[in-house]
Amino acid sequence: MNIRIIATILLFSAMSFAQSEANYDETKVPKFTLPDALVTFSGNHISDHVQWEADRRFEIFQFFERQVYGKVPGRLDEYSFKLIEESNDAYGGKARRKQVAISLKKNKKSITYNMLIYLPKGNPTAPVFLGYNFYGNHTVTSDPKVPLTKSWVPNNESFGIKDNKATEASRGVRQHRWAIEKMLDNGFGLATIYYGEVDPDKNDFSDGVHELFYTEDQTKPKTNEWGSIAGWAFGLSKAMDYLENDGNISNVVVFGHSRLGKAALWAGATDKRFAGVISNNSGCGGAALSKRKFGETVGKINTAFPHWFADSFLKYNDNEKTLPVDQHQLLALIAPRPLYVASAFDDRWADPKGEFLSAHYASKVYELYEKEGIATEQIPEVNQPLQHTVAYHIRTGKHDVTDYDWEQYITWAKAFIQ
Ligand code: GTR
Repeated sequence: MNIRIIATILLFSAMSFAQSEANYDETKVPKFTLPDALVTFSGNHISDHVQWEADRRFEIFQFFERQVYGKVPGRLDEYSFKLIEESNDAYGGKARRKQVAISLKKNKKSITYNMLIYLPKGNPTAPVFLGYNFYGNHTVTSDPKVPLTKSWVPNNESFGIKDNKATEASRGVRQHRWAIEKMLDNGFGLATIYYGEVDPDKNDFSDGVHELFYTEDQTKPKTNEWGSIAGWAFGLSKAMDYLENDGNISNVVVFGHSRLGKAALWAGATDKRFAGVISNNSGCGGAALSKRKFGETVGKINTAFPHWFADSFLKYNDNEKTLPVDQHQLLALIAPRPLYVASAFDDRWADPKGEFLSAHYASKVYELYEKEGIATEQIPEVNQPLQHTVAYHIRTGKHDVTDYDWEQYITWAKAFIQ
């Protein structure tokens, strides 16, 4: 057995050990006081949305920016977009396809990542869902016109990915996670990007978007600076710079599953141009409350994925009680824009109840804007969505993105995204 296979086996066994010894017992959830979204760090009570924006939103934002996800260290010198391919005849003539290369430049270095866009034909403009994919744009569709990603991809035997290179064997392997035809038939488009083209998901900072910003001898971001999640969120924001000027796009709802759900939430919090945000099974460091320590915890996530957050977040490892914020306040940063939090019943590692409660507690801030949130403290039955400006569902099944999830997102977006 070669070293790489042994290392992969060790990593997976460490991860499944972490998952099996996690707390899944509701009676063992520690007692904690949840920081109130409407009381400032210095103890002032917030009673309207003007006050929220003036006195509270920014201090919460700054905490997440410096102590959780990490700050973007500067500005790009330049960025540009190039339409590399376009067709009027995708999905049997139902859709228009565009493929756009996005280039970011800084310190005479650059990265380029590719966005695949399908737009329904019929209307001159359409709303789109923007979301990262895990293995390359060519994996979300069987469309032969979508090139294979040339970037580093995680090895995956069942997708035929060896030596971290995508081959034709992985074309379309993730189609089931992207209900593209349903979106098109309902008047929505999709824009998707392979997240590894923005920052490869491995614990080194020698490549991807972070590296553009380094001073001469720097090899990793500083303590308060961005980890991978903030890097991915930044990539979504730059994609938004293109999408808002495309001419055929009316609104963009940012979507993400799991680690990419964490990135979608942070993108929604940092960039108000996103008209709505969908968190699919985002779990710890995403929608789930950290202080519950149910399933994945801050210490476990920072150990398994030390590159995802800012180094300043490490001080909360097994020390969640000292966190002056919790993830419901991340959700509140998105108010008053529509927000959908979704869980899966078998996805205990992501703490469905913690995801639900987080949406419930964030709703206070939505109410300041007279937007309806999740008023009940009682998690709904499986497959019984609650859809208001803040929406929530828990579906049957495992950690995944299913047609059921997309059917809910489409129904909700039709009602709440203008
Ligand atoms: C898990 C990780 C979760 C989630 C997930 C994923 O291993 O512990 O936080 O992000 O990966 O992205 O699929």
